[in-house]
Amino acid sequence: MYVEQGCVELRSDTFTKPTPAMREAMAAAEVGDDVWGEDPTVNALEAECAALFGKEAGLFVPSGSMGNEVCIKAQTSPGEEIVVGHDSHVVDAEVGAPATISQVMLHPLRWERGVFDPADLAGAIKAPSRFFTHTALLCLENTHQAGGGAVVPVDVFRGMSAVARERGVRVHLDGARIFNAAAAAGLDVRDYAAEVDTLSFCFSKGLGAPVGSMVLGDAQTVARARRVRKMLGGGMRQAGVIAAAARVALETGPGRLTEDHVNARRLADGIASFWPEAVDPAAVETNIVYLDTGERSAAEIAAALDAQAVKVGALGPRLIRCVTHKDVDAAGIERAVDAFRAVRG
Ligand code: TLP
Repeated sequence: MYVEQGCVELRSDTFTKPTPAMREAMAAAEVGDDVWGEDPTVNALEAECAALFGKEAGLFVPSGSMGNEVCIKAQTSPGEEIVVGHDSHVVDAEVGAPATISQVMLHPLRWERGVFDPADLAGAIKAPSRFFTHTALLCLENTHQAGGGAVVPVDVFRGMSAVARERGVRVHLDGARIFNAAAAAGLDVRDYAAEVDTLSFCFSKGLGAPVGSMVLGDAQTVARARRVRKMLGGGMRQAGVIAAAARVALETGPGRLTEDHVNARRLADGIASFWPEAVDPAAVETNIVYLDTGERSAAEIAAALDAQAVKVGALGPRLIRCVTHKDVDAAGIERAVDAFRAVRG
């Protein structure tokens, strides 16, 4: 809680600290050498996740970024093209990894809250040809981080995937926060997983584990991804120690995400009550709140909030992001709203 940490931490849900149950599970974890496939805790976690999402196989990886990148490399060849959202995490926040690791061409396409215009998407997919680059993979993201944690409705999601699959193009989902999407939509994660060939999701965001993400897909693709993980130095030996925390996160995390969504909306409502130009509460669907600081500098506002022990992300000259999670409670949200009020003046 913020009282223990001395601050209200809203920079990201990646800041969550492991619960006592996670630490106990870590201490007691049975382990083996996972590069040899002999860590029982990792094996159990991979099997549990595959069953939960209705996929053949799972692969535990250190991060969401590695999850996306092993899936891209496992499903493309150098020189091929992948269709991606213009402000997706794969494009903006993985340090150019698709270009360097997979040597693929990015075809960034404008989207709105994780949704492509169907005609744009159909037009962006290129068939194999003697002359031109062709499309090997479509990457979706749900929730859409840069869209303010927007949930892609499942029928729209299905439609986008169908456009690709009908043309023989595989589909990957960056589902870093897929449990937030499922909670907000009142769906099962399987409803989204069924529409894609591969997906990755994070234990280390809203679910609250300290480290780790899961890749899921058919057995052959996941076996290829496993080789890529090793190539990237992601073979983790006695990884059961962290997989144990991830298993607890999977058990305890999804059921409480609605609380984070309520807190995010409460934060947006609170700020909008005295600063309506900055935020539209109706746009807040999950645990992410973006604020437009207008004439004011986002960095200066973030610094002034920091002085009141409220930490937010200044992600652009006029853009602030707040992310709710299990370590910020309703009292923390109230404190954040008060700090915003004082800073707004
Ligand atoms: N996102 C981080 C930042 O990099 C923006 C955050 O604080 O939100 N996909 C999506 C949609 C993500 O938001 C993130 C992390 C990742 C992938 C990557 O996960 P990690 O940080 O584990 O590599």
